[in-house]
Amino acid sequence: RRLASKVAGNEEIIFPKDRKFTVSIEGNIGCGKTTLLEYFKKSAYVEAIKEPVQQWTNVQGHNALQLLYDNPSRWSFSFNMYAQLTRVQMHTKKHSKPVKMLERSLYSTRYCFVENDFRNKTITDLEYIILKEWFEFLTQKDETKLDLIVYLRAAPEVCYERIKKRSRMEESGVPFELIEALHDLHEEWLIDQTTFKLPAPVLVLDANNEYQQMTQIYEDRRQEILCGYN
Ligand code: DGT
Repeated sequence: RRLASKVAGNEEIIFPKDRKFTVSIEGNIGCGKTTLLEYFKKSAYVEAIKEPVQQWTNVQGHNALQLLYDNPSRWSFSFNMYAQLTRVQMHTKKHSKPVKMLERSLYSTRYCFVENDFRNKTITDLEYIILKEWFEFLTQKDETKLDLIVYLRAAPEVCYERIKKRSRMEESGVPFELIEALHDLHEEWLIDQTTFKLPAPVLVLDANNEYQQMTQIYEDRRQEILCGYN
């Protein structure tokens, strides 16, 4: 294997020459995905593509995220269809740096949110089938492949506290039960690996720690997070 090593500031990683790497950062609402992306955004190797939450709060004047939480049965299908579109846009964005880092992916929409909505009956059988068929079609494409998943694994209680603390207006009514259900689905998908097919190897990081410790973990495990190996 031919390796290229490059120093930018005080960072150094060993990366296969000409290799393009796509990593998706996954984990419950409030687990700290944005913080991780902000941290690696400073790296010369990384293009961090954040989830367009602001876009979801203003879809040509409609606050889709607010509607979703006000009336999940009415709006979950629309929201997931739109989230799926914005995720395809993230997946298909051309690599501008060796590592493309995504905040969530088509896979978490499908295996966590859509699955939760189906089990809760906030979407109908037909809506579930439509979302699934779109997902299956889209994930056959090369552009939607992932090389690595980083799972920020945090207790639902910790996530819930963080959500309350950051107090995003649309999320003021998010019930703890939703955070628990989404936690269980992330676990089912990324830890148990029994129900759904994994699109890439998984690196699990304990995300229960506070900011300082988390950034230390990111620093210590930089090579694994950005390249998938030590
Ligand atoms: P972080 O940085 O780990 O705290 O992450 P957040 O909370 O900024 O980002 P995320 O993706 O966990 O959630 C943002 C909001 O959007 C949250 O209220 C859940 C919702 N959301 C995100 N993706 C989807 C999706 O694919 N489907 C549905 N129904 N909701 C989603």
